Amino acid sequence: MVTDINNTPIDQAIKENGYAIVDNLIPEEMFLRLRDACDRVVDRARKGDWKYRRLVGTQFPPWTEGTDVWGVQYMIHPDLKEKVFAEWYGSSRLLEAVEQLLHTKHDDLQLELFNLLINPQDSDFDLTWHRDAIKAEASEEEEKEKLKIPHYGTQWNTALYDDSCLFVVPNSHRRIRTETERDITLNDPKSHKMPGQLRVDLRPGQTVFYDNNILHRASYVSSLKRATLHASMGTIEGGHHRAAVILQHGLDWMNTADFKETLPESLLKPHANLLAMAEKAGIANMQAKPIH
Ligand SMILES: O=C(O)CCC(=O)C(=O)O
Ligand SMILES: [Fe+2]
Repeated sequence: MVTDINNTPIDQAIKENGYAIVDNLIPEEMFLRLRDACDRVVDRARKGDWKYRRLVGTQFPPWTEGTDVWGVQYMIHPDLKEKVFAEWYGSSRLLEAVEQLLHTKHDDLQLELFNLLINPQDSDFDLTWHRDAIKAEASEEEEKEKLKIPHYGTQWNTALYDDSCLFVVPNSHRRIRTETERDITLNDPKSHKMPGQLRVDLRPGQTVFYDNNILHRASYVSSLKRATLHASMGTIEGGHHRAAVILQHGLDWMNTADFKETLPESLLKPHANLLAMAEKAGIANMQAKPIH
């Protein structure tokens, strides 16, 4: 049983609040290896040597404009040659947490996204208040309908350094926006005055799992080192809904023998499940159009 920092089972905490903070999901011997690998990857991304990156000025994919990096994509890409990321993504305590959150078993897990969130170098950058899978412009009706779609997946941030960048509105993940929230998301989306907002403070090694439809924003501060592992995993029940969310990031490189060879045993079935999902959703090329 995995519990959050308040000793609540994490599946209960995320259901009630839309997020759950957990200690120690990184095996001790991996921690420094992850930090070192992040330093190398960040260096490559900032130099432009790794071109899959999130650029200041743009919140959602695709990222084509700019040079200042706020995120690095595809930590488990075979060309990155940093094995520790897949090792951790397939590590047993983390998978146990994901299985508990999704009420599923290992054989039904689906391998998904693994990216890195970092501090930009040149300027601060704010992400707007958003839900990952529903646009701000959505009508009440549309929002209601979309909120009914189960996610069949979970996502998390695992901090390697102190990280206070993420803000959430607890328990906003299953209801439509209030009038004030709607107004803020549409007209003042970087507001610091969202009613009920909570700043998520993570210490190194802590993880926050969050419902991707919780209202959230993030504040990227160039002067504070951030290297936060940002990943998701799903279940085979997600079908085309999950495919649309995940494959908008373009995962054609996952459908290769090179990639498969880098995976630890524990990720082979989740990988096969991802390929089967894409095929079934009619997106065998693993590239769907952006949601936002
Ligand atoms: O920076 C964060 O912690 C959150 C990032 C985020 O909300 C997103 O990428 O959609
Ligand atoms: Fe988000």
